[in-house]
Amino acid sequence: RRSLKIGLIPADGIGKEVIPAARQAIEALGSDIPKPEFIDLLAGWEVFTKTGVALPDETVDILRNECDCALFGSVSSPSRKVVGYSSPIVALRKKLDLYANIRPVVSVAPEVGQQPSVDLIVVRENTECLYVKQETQTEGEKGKEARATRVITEYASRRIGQMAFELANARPRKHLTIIHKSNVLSITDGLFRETVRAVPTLPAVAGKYDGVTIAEQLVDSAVYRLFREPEVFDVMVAPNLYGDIISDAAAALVGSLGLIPSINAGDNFVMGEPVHGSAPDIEGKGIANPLASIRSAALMLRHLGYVKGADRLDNAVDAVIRDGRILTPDLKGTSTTDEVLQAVLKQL
Ligand code: NAD
Ligand code: K
Ligand code: MN
Repeated sequence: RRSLKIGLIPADGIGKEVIPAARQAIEALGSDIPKPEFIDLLAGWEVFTKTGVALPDETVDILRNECDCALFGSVSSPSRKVVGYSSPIVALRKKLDLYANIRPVVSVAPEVGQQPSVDLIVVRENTECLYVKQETQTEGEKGKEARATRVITEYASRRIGQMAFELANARPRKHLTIIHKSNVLSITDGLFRETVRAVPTLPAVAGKYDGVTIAEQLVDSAVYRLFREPEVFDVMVAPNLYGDIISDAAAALVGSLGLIPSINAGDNFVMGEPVHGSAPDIEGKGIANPLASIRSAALMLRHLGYVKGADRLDNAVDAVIRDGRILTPDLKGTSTTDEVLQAVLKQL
């Protein structure tokens, strides 16, 4: 590759503040990656309020046909039902078949309040579960009744399971915990649990994961355990909703959601995305933490095989956190988004 075409979808709120920071960090990598070319793309609540469309076809087409990868910021999805609106990030994950959401949570500096010994990856299934968004409301005898469909398939559970085993196998501890609630939801979560457990016996991977130890934990006690003894976890694999919740919980262990990156990965495309949302409480103040987005850029580059560029970004971010002097208010600092970005660029 001579150039790397990166779709940029800042979307709403602090997405517009942190994605441009990630762009500058990527640009600072010079010849460690192919020359980056950025394509600005629209999606989100703001574009919906202007055009009635939250995910323009053009955005999907350009991502599919022209981009090598993408960076997504965050959307401001309303909590009430708005006719015609549907979350564009949920739709993008499905349209591009980005079936794995990979979310590493790592503590690098206990001295700035990070709980020590946290080094885990949440591997979240990204296309089904309750996020198929098949909801209905009817009028029952005693009032309104709302129902949601939860879809768990063998196909999706197997491929996320394979991804999780692959990641676990590549780590020193090689330990995989399957998160579920099949004591209550024995059919849906039961299928997830059994399918993931059976991955090592698939003919295509026979023997490959012999070194991986497998544990399992009910989702509620997994959150409890995460707070009591996070060091027991290495790779955690979960259905969509549990994976979403567990990774926000894990973020608290290292001080802020503003530190946690992710990639949405499929077999043919990867999209980096900070785990956090659009943070309306701090939007427009210039104090959003850009480190989750810079780390998301690193994860995206690493996934594409640009290990040197990814390592440089990660090392620069870690150095800024360890130094502890230039941090945004979410980490009890007094610096701005731009000051933190400048500190990262200086490290680079
Ligand atoms: P949030 O992640 O936006 O914010 C939670 C808390 O963390 C807030 O106090 C916020 O200020 C803080 N925070 C988050 N990111 C930060 C950063 N980079 N730097 C400093 N502080 C940060 O979650 P929420 O408040 O529950 O949701 C707000 C909006 O975001 C909602 O409309 C929701 O739909 C949307 N959302 C979008 C995505 C996505 O785009 N994938 C994910 C989660 C939430
Ligand atoms: K996000
Ligand atoms: Mn979330």
